[in-house]
Amino acid sequence: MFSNKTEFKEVFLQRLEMTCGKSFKESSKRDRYQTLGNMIREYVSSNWIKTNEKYRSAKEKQVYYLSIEFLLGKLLRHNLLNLGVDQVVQEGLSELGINLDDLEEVEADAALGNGGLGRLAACFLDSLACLNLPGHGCGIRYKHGLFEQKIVDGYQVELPEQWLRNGHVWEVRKADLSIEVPFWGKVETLEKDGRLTFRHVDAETITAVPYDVPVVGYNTDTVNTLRLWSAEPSPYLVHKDIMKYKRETEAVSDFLYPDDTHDEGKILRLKQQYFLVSASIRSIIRAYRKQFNRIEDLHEHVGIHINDTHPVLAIPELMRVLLDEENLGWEEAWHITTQTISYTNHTTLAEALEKWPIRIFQPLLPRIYMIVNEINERFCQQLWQKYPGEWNRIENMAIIAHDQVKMAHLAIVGSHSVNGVAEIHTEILKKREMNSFYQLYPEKFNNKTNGITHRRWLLKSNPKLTNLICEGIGDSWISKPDQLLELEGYQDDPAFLDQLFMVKQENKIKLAARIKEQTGINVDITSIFDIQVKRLHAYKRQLLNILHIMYLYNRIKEDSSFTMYPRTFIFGAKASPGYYYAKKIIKLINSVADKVNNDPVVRGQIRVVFLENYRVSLAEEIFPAADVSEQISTASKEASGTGNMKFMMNGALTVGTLDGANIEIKEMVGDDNIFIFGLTAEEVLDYYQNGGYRSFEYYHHDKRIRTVVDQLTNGFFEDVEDEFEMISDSLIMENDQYFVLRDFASYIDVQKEVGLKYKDQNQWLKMSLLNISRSGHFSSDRTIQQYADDIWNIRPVNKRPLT
Ligand code: DL6
Repeated sequence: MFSNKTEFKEVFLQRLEMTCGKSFKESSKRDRYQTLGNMIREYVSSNWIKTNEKYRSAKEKQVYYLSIEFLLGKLLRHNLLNLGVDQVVQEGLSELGINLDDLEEVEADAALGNGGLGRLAACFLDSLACLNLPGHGCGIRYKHGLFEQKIVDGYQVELPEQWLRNGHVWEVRKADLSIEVPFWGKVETLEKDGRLTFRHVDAETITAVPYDVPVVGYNTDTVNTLRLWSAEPSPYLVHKDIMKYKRETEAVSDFLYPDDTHDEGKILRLKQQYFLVSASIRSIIRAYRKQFNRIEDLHEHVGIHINDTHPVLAIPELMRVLLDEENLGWEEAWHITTQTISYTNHTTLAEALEKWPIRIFQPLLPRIYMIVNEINERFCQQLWQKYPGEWNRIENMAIIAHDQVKMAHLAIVGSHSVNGVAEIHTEILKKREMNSFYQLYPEKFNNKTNGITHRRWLLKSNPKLTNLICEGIGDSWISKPDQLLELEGYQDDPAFLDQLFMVKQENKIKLAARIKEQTGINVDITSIFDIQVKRLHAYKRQLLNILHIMYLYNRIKEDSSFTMYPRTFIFGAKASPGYYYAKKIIKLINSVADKVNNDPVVRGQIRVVFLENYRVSLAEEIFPAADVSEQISTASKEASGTGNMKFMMNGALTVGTLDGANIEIKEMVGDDNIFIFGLTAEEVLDYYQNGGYRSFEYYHHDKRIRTVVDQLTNGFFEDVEDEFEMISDSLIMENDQYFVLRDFASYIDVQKEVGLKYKDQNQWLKMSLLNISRSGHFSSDRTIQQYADDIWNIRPVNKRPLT
């Protein structure tokens, strides 16, 4: 399409006029963005077709990653970089008087996810393509992604997100590949040739229409596919109330995570899950059938990965296809299914382990329920043989019990691999949460520590640091991120460290401008940028951070001789709309920010900023500017974390508990290059099991704690008298289940140490460089290679060049 700047400009101008019907002069930023996006999508389409052809002809195994979330963010810049045309496009546009950054601003974030789980799925897609591995994503094309957050008077307000308002240039609608997904109705049992067969009749079907998004690899011609399904009314269905049917149908792909506090919402969520898996499985089988004759070999050629429990219905759906459509017997179908499916667990939080009431499940998915029931019966028989008489054990492990279907149990029983996402998380699964399953199937359990794509989180989001690294060690680390280790050769090079300092300062200036624009707050770029950005959840303990800021505020106010290295505390977090407590924490952060930022006594030493609407594109501006990364979850609660890796890769130092992947980061950088505090997971779990923690005692004995806890309710925040009672109660009356007060003193100590260490800039820069150099291990390329080798058994197919 274009191989140099001049050709690029020519094609761009031609396309602009053709697609927008306007002259270049008349065209808007959006016209230009859309023209460029379309051009680049077309640019990749021949390699996209060739990749698929090659996969078919190579007959290599392909893997499909089923996920209810894909938190993609923006794709323009990422695609330009991966295609290696970023420079040409940037220069070409610049000669036309267009700034590429301005065009990128026009692109909406594809926010089809909530947090770590969805962003991990997006990083994995990138790594699969970059490693030339035949792996694709399957998800839902939500009309509205994660809500847009506004902060009004310190409170979170949610607005519907509108990423599709102006279309999505990266997708291709493939209506001819649509699939009809049935709900409700009943199952007819027939006897044919001495065999029972089942038919789902009187169903209400929904049409699943695929929208394919190309996933472009870096410096390779591989282009994999992310297939997102959209729900539309079926053209084949005659319905008595067509408007109601249309409304209900479209609702299936309207919103990510509809409110499920009542039955209507629960039905909708379960519908979404079956919609995703049924459409995906059947399109996978359709593609397989075009290529292979023997369905019995499916697992040799296809891997299906379920990202957490949301897509677990893939197990009974694949069974249904094999039994009812391919006419296999149960044993054979079960063998193929379990060998095809693998499962990742992302949390041990009880509230996130899905269970569906039978009263909802059975009528909505009658045939699938029959199959789950049969899986359960057979599984319980197997348990009975192994553990005769152990009713309790069997009841606890059953897939269906107490009128509920337990999705995690179904996932473990119906797959050949169960993995956790960090070493400690996998150990907790094996030793505690899933111990009975581990005893039964030790061979299924394995660990795959998460990773992040360094191409988005360093190359794209931190070009200044990327350039510095390339000047230092060349650019082969981009394909082999472990080579970042070579940076350690610069540990004693003052000129290099100076440059590292300059890069950080420039990134801080950029973030400071964003903060000013978004909040009106002026921040000092020579202060320590201390940042906590992640979902708002009690276990992540944004509360510990903000109470510590209140403590610092009190210190400065009560003792005029107290000094500290100036710090800017930056938060970004969305609270789930129904999570009242989390919303209170957001309000508290904003109230503290008001108090601190408006008090001339403390202003020079601390500033507090809450950046609204935290999302991928904002995260890309935040990580490069961070000095300190807050990873302070209650030990044992954070399965892995991936923000911790993004900060590390951008040279921030971690203040963290021994939780999730923090532990592996610590092992990688050594004790001197990280700030660890607080209870260990063992200690926390021990408290949960044996009791012995009384938060009141910490409140009573530590004046620092007493003061900040009292300030939540004693009128310290003049305008919001009763606002934070709930938070105070959680700490004292409810015995502080996340050990905020227990860890408070050690958090104060470690934060003090951070301030002291930062004063020695040279030392700090060395520590920062060491963190960057050891971050290559946390590239998702490493993680994906491990999934490919140990779980999926897939190999690279598409080697450059295709043409
Ligand atoms: O594995 C990705 C990501 C982990 O890094 C986080 O530690 C974990 O909290 C998150 N899990 C989820 C699932 N639900 N919850 N809670 O988002 O997965």
